[in-house]
Amino acid sequence: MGKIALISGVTGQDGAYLAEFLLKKGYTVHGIKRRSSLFNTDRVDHLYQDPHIENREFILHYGDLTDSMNLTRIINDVQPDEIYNLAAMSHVKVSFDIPEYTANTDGLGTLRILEAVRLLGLTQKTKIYQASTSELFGAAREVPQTENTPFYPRSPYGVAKLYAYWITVNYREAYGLHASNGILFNHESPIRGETFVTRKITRAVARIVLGLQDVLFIGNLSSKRDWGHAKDFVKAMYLMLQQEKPDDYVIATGVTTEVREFIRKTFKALGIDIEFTGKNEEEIAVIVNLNEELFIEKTGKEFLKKIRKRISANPVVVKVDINYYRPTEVDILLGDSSKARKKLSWKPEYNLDELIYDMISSDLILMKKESHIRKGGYNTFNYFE
Ligand code: NAP
Ligand code: G4F
Repeated sequence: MGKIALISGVTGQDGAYLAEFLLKKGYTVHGIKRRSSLFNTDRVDHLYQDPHIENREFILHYGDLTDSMNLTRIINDVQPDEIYNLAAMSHVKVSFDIPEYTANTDGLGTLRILEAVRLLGLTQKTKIYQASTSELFGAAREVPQTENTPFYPRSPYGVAKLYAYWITVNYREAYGLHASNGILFNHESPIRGETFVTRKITRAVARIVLGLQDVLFIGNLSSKRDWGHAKDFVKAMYLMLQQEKPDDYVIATGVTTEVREFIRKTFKALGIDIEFTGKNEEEIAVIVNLNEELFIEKTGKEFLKKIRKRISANPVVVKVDINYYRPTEVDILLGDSSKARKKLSWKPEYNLDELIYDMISSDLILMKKESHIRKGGYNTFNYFE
């Protein structure tokens, strides 16, 4: 018999990659999805199995991290060997708008899972992974950050996750649970939520080169993040639960990059050089050079005329909008994952350029589809943030 895993947040970026990874390892994977007025399972559609077939390996349950009884019932029904608690209101900026909900889901939600495992008498059977975050370091006391760096969260999200971190440690120490915190630095992918900065950038660049959008409006260009690929990072979650003893681990690439540089690299991947000028909210970026051969190779010959015309008419492609600034910002995150590399034998396979290339290639395909639909005379959605 293979192992049984329960993933909260299975419809999210990490949940989808982790479910796929565990299914390949022979697990039966149960996931918790929220009720929504629209289908919300796009990211796991390729794993979905008709509920009418017998012996399914991938099973979804309706649930919510704010509902203790629901969580207790699901855990009792599933009797999981491993729980991956990935569900969260995960957007830092939005947490300033809905702080109480964020605390309830991200903070108390973790307690609800730990307590359910304890009350159901599963402390010796069920191992728990808690999705902790580099946002805990916030106004970082040192660079790079390790497992020993003091926490100083800078958002309602960070503060809620601080509670979740410590309640996980407390249940481990008080009740002997195999519960581990993965302190993961930012990780991205082609299925990253569209309102996180990397995906917002790769989508916008794809739209700009295809003539579907004029400008990328952006917030703080100077903040720095240690960006990795989500595919690499979910492997670390699994490895933590295969250890004899529970522990807490920093998972990071060890390279930090400015938002400004991420934008520059994304345009560059398609043969476009941009230059930033101006300061603070007056800062803009303009196209200064086009490598036509590379542009054609990556984007397609049919879009060359359009981009040439665009550059001569108006080369400004990035503008700052202070509405995207946060009341308190995390300026720099850079992780030192030596402990994970040594004890878990974990290391990332993707570097930043490969991550960007993966994301922009996928967004180009998506936006080309959109472009074709529009040419066919149909409307497409305008998602703005
Ligand atoms: P994500 O794409 O935003 O996914 C979050 C998941 O949580 C979604 O499935 C979402 O459901 C679900 N969810 C939200 N509120 C819920 C609730 N009240 N009850 C049940 N489910 C709920 O986030 P992610 O990037 O995959 O991140 C996974 C976890 O790692 C999160 O806890 C995040 O805070 C943490 N983390 C992420 C990063 C990163 O860089 N990605 C770094 C460190 C830590 P819907 O699909 O219905 O919205
Ligand atoms: O992409 P972001 O929204 O990610 P952030 O705030 O670092 O949080 C992500 O990583 C955390 C791990 O450290 C996770 F715990 C969390 O769940 C989430 O996955 O913003 C990154 C940086 C910030 O400094 C932000 O101010 O980009 C800056 N930024 C600049 N312009 C922007 C924008 N961020 C967003 N979302 N949108 C902008 O227009």
